[in-house]
Amino acid sequence: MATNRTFTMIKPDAVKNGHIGAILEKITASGFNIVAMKYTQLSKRDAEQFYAIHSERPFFGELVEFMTSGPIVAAILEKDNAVDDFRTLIGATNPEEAAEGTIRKLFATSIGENAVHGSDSDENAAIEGSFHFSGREIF
Ligand code: RTP
Ligand code: MG
Repeated sequence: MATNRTFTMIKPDAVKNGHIGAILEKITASGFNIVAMKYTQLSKRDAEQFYAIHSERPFFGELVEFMTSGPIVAAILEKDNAVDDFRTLIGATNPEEAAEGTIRKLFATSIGENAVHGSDSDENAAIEGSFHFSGREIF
C-alpha cells in the first residue's frame, strides 16, 4: 500500500448509535477518498490479532469484547499525508480531550468506545489495510 493511505474502522458504538453516514460524510468532506470499504464484524480472533500490540495492556479484554460486540465499517482512505491528517480529524483517544469538531469529540462516548480507529503509521496502515482487504477489493 502506498504511503498516502490510511486504514480506519467505524467502531461498534458509532454503528449502533447511527453515525455511519455522518462519519463518512465528514471523512469525504475532509478530502479523503475511499479506496476500499466493507461492513463486517470482527471475530474474537480477528480483534486479538488486530490489537496484538495492546495484548499486555489492562484494557485489552474490554477492547476485544467491545470491538467484537457488533458490526463495524472498515475502510482504506487515500489523501496526501493520510495517516497524520486522519489522526487530526479523529482527535484524541479520549473524547474528553479531543479537539472541537473532531470525529471523536462529536461521536465518541468514552475512551474505550471512541467511535473510530485510525492507523498510527504508514507501516501499520499497510498492515491493517491488508488484514481486511485483498488486492481486488482496493480501487
Ligand atoms: P485506535 O488505535 O483505535 O485508533 O486508537 P488510538 O490509537 O487513539 O489509541 P490506542 O492507544 O491505539 O488504543 C487502542 C484503543 O484501545 C481502547 N483504549 N481503551 N480504557 C482505556 O484506558 C483505553 N485506552 C485505549 C480505545 O478504544 C483505543 O482507541
Ligand atoms: Mg492506535
